[in-house]
Order: sequence, then structure tokens, then C-alpha cells
Amino acid sequence: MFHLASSLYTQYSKREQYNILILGLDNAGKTTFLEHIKLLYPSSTAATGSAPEPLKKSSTSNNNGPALTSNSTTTANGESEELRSTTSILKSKRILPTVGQNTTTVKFEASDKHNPLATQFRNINLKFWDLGGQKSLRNMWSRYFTQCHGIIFVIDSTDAARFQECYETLIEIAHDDSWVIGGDDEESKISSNGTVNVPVLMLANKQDLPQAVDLVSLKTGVFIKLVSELEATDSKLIPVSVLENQGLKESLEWLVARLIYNKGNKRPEYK
Ligand SMILES: Nc1nc2c(ncn2[C@@H]2O[C@H](COP(=O)(O)OP(=O)(O)OP(=O)(O)O)[C@@H](O)[C@H]2O)c(=O)[nH]1
Ligand SMILES: [Mg+2]
Repeated sequence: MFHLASSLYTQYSKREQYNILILGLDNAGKTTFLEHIKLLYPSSTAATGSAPEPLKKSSTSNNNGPALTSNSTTTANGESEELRSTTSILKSKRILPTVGQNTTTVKFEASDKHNPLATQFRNINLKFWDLGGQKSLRNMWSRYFTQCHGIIFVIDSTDAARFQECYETLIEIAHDDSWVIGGDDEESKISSNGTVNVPVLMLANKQDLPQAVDLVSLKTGVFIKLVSELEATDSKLIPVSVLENQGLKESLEWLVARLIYNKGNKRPEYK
């Protein structure tokens, strides 16, 4: 009885936190994605309703130099002004290749309060880990798998020469030995089948550039194999420009809906 009461108390008084890993080859746009998220969502430690939400800075630890600051506000132009200002802030910042990790925790909220899922999106924190994508750093990624609830895999859509490497990297992630539910016993190993057991969001990034390969061509190229290999995995490929804020909120809403759906397999943390 005490157990039940305490678990109910936890569920209603605390926020659910989902841990999200941002992976992908070097130069794909992972850190740029995270920097934009920090401009679009309030920090998990900020008091509700204090600063202009879209440009409030998030709690962060990173290895990429000074944090962003901004005194821009949303004006009568609304969304377009927000869009312009966050993009121009990012363009003025020098983002260096990541060597360690960048972490940020934000309060998630639905972009459209009338979205039927908006009530489910309440009281959710998202903790992001952005890891370095250089080849020599990729063997560190699997250390984070057991703690993560979802993966964002960023693809540079302008770098067709490395699509095959993206494919191989993602397949390696999907079949990593760490994807075992519950740990050491044989039964749980069989049930997870050694395959990724969290949602995978693939972002076809840099769609603002003329040389970017579009979604249709991506899906008919090397990524078609990927989609069939990830058949049992909750996955989606979405075209975006993380620099220009194209498709960012929609992508995150897809992922959060899938994290909630997968809650039975991978319980959130309560903070
Ligand atoms: N045009 C355009 N450039 C982008 C976009 N996203 C990222 N970039 C650029 O791509 C380069 C690499 O971006 P990063 O965010 O540092 O890439 P990363 O994936 O974190 O790279 P590593 O830290 O080395 O793994 C930077 O020059 C960014 O400005 C985008 O959507 N459009
Ligand atoms: Mg980086």
C-alpha cells in the first residue's frame, strides 16, 4: 500500500525525464541541433513564465566555448521573428567539432496547444547528450545506450559520399550488444534480441542547401536498406534544416510521442 501511494506521489508530483542521444557522423549538425533546441525550449531549471520562452537559455554543460545569450524578443511578427532571430544567433556563433559531450535539459512543450497530444506532452523534461561524431570517438557511444530512451541520428544530406558510412554506423548502433533489457539473464537477452529497443529519429539535415539530397531520393537510395533492417524499430526519417529551424519542433514532437508510447519498455526517470 505504501509502495503504491509513494509511486503515485512520484508520478503526479515530479516531471518525467527522457534521455536522448544525438548521434551521427562528424559535421552532420548535431551540436547545431542542440544549440537550436536550447533557443527554442526553456531550461528545465528556469522558473515557469519568467523570460520570453523561445529565447530562454537552457542549463548546459558543454565544451564548445561560451554559452549563447540573447536579448531578442518575439515581436508582432511572432513566429517569423523568432525563426529569424534564433537562426541569426546560431549563425553568429562558432560551433567547434565536439570532442567530449554536450548536455542540456529542457522542458518540452507542444508547439500547438490544440494538438490532441498536448495534454500528454505536459510535465516532460528532455535531457540531450550530444556526442562527438569523429570516427575515433564513436566507440564511446555505446556507454550511453542503457540509459537512453531515444536516439536522434543526424545525417548531412549534402554529403552523399558518406551515406554508406551513415548506413553502416546506424546498423552498428542498432545491433550493439548493449540493447539488452534487464541485464544478464538469458531470458531477457532473448526478449530484446540484441536490437535497439528505443525509438530512432533520423534527421536528413541541411535541406536549406541546394546540393542537399531530398527525402524521396534518400529513401530510394542507401536508406531504403536501413528502413527494412530497422523494420521492428520505431523509426522515422525526416528532412530538416537544424540551422534554419525547418522541421525541428515537428521532429521532436514525433519523437516525444514515441517515447511516451515506449514507456512500458523503457521507463522515464522522475525528476
Ligand atoms: N547550411 C547548413 N549548415 C548546417 C546545418 N546544420 C549544421 N550546419 C553546419 O555544419 C557544420 C557542422 O555542424 P556541427 O553542429 O558542428 O556538427 P556535429 O555533427 O556536431 O559535428 P561533430 O561535433 O564533429 O561530431 C557547421 O559549420 C554548421 O554550421 C544546416 O541545417 N544547414
Ligand atoms: Mg558537435
